[in-house]
Amino acid sequence: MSAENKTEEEYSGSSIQVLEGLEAVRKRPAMYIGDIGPKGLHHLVNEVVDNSIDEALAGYCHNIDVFVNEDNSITVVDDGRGIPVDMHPKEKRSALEVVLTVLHAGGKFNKDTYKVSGGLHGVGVSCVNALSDFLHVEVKRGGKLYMQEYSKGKPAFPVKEMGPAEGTGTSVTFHPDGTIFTETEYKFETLSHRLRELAYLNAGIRISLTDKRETLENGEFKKELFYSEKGLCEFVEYIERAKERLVPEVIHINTDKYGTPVEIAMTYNTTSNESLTSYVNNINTIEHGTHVNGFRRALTRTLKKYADDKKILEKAKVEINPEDFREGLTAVISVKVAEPQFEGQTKTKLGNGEVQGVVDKAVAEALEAYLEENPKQAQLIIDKVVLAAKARIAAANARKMVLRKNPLSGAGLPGKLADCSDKDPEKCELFLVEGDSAGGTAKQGRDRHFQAILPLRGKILNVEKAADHRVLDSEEIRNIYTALGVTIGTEEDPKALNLSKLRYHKIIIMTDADVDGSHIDTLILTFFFRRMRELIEKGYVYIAMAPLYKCSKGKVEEYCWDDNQRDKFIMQYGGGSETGIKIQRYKGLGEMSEVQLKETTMDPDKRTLKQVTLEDFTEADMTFSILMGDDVAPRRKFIEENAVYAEIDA
Ligand code: 0RA
Repeated sequence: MSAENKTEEEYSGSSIQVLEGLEAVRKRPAMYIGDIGPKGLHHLVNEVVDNSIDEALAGYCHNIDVFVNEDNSITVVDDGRGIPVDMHPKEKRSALEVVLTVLHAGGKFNKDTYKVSGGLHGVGVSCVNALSDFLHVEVKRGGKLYMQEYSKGKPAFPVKEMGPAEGTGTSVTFHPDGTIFTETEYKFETLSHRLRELAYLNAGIRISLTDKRETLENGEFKKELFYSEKGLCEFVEYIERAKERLVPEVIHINTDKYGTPVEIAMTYNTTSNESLTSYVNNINTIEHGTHVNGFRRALTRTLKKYADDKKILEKAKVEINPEDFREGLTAVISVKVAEPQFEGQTKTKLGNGEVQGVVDKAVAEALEAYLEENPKQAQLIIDKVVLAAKARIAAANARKMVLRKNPLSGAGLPGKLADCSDKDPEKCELFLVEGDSAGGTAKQGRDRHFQAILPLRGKILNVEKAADHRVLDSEEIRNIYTALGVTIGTEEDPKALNLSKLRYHKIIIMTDADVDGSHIDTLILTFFFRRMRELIEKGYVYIAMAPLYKCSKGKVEEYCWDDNQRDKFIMQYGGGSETGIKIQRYKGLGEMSEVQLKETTMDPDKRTLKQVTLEDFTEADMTFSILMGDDVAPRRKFIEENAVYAEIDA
C-alpha cells in the first residue's frame, strides 16, 4: 500500500510502524544500511556498538567488548543499564522485543540519553536483527538475566528469565544473513579502525576487539584494546606520529559553553599538507560543513590578527591567503549536534547554520589564548604561514613559466600513448603500465576500441617531497596529465584542477605483483592522492589485479590470485599432493602472453579490479606520509607490519 492511499486515521504511530516493518528492511536492505557488500556488513557492527556508545555518553556504560566469533557472528557486550525488559502496555510484549523488532524504537524508550551516536543511517539494532539469520540477546537488569533469540527478525520465543545475575548490561550476538549480503566475512582491520576512532572520539570508554577466528602463537585470541584518556588530543598525536612537528603541543579545545559540545585538537607539522578530519555525532563528515567553516574562519582571523598586531605581515610584504594558514595543519573537529542536518552528495556535510558561530567562538578564544601564552610557537606558526604565502607566489610563477614553455594542453597527446578509438570518456579506460615491455604486451592484449595504454618508465617522481613546478617538469607526470586531458587552472582559480576535458573515466594502474610493483603503485597513488584527488573521489582510479599463479593438471587450467586459491586447486585436482600439477608463478606482467594478460587482467568480463577509495582520509594521508616521507623509522615499521608482498616474494 502506498502512503497516498492511507486514510488520516491510518497515519497513527502504529500504522507507520507497520509500514516500516522489518520486512521492508529485508526487501530493500541497501536503503537502510547503504549497501549489501562489505560496507553494509560492517555497518551492522557499528549499528550495535553505537547503541552502547550512546549508553556510555549518557554516563552509564564504561566498557564495550566486541568479539568476532568463529562462525563470523559478532558479539557486542556492554556494561550499561541493560535494555528494559518490562511489558510494553500497548504492544503486549516486552520492551526488549519492541526495541529489537520495531525500527527506530530504541530511542523512544531511552529519552533521557542524549542521542548523538547512531551511525550514518542510524536505523537501530532492529535493522541488524532483520538482516541476521540468527540473533541472541542477553540483558542483565534488576539482579536477573533475561534472554531472547530471533531469526531474520522474528522472535523464536518470548523473553525468558534465566536466573539471577550480577551487575547490569546488554549482550547482542548476531550472524549476518548470507542470503542478503554478498559476503559475510568480517575484516579485523575494518572493525579495529572504527573502534579506535570511537575510542578517540569518546574519551574514557574502554573498547576491546577480540578475533576468535585467529589464535596467536601464545595460544590467545588476536585482541586489541582501544582506550583514550585525553580524546582528540591523542587522536592528533596518532595521526602525527610519522611527521615532524612544528610546535610541540597539541592545542586542545573541549567546551560546551556555547550550547553545542565542541571538541577540537590541532597542531602544525613541517609539511605543506593539511589534514583535517571532522565529525558530527561520531560520524565522519567527509564533505565537512558548517563546523569546519567556523573552524577555518576563526583560524584565519585569529592568526592574521595576531600577525597584524605584531606587525609581522608588514615586514614580510606578502599578501596572505586563507589557504596559507592551512599548510602543515593537522586538526580533528568533533561536534555533537542534537538535530543534525546532513547535506551534500554523500550526506556527510553538516548544514546546521548555528554550529558555525559556536565553533568559531570556541576556536578564536582558545587560539588567542594559546598565541599569547606561547609567543615562540606563535612566531613559528606565523613564519610558516608567511613562507607558505611566498612559496605559493613563487610556485605560481614557476608553474606559469613551465606551462608557458610547455603547455599541458595543445601539445598533442604523448607519443607513448596508444590511444583508443572511442572518444566517449565514460566508456574509455586508460591503463598506466609499468615498463615498456609490459606496455607492449598490454597494447597487443587490449581492446583498442575503448582501452588505451600509457607505459610508464619505472618509478615516477615522488610528489610527496617535490616542489610544485618540479612535478610539472617531470616528463612521466606531464604524460599522465596530457593523456588524461587534465589541465591546471580554471577561470576562478589558476591552481585548480580542470577535469572538463577528462578523456577516461577508468584509470587503471597495472604493475607487477612484487615489491617494485607495489612501490610504483604507491608512487602513482601518491601522485593521484596529492594532485588529482578528485579522480579518486569520483571513483575513477583502479588497480588491476594480475594473477600470481597459473595452476594446471592435464587440460584443466586455472589462474589463482592468492595462495588460498592455489591450495584449493591442489586440493581439488591433486587431493592435496602436488604430483602431476604444474604451478606457474608469475613474477611480472612481462611473463604473460598478450592472450593471458587479456584473459586475466584486462578483459572487463574476466578481470578483477580494485577500486581505489578515500574511505578514510586520515588513514590515507598518514599512509602516504609514512611511505613517501623522509622519516625512515616509521616507514620501516609500517612496511614490516603490512608486508604482504614480502611474503609472496619469499
Ligand atoms: C532503552 C532504555 C534504556 C537503555 C537502553 C535502551 C539501552 C539500549 C542498549 C543497546 C545496547 N546497549 C544498551 N544499553 C541500554 C534506559 C533504561 C533505564 O532507564 O534504566
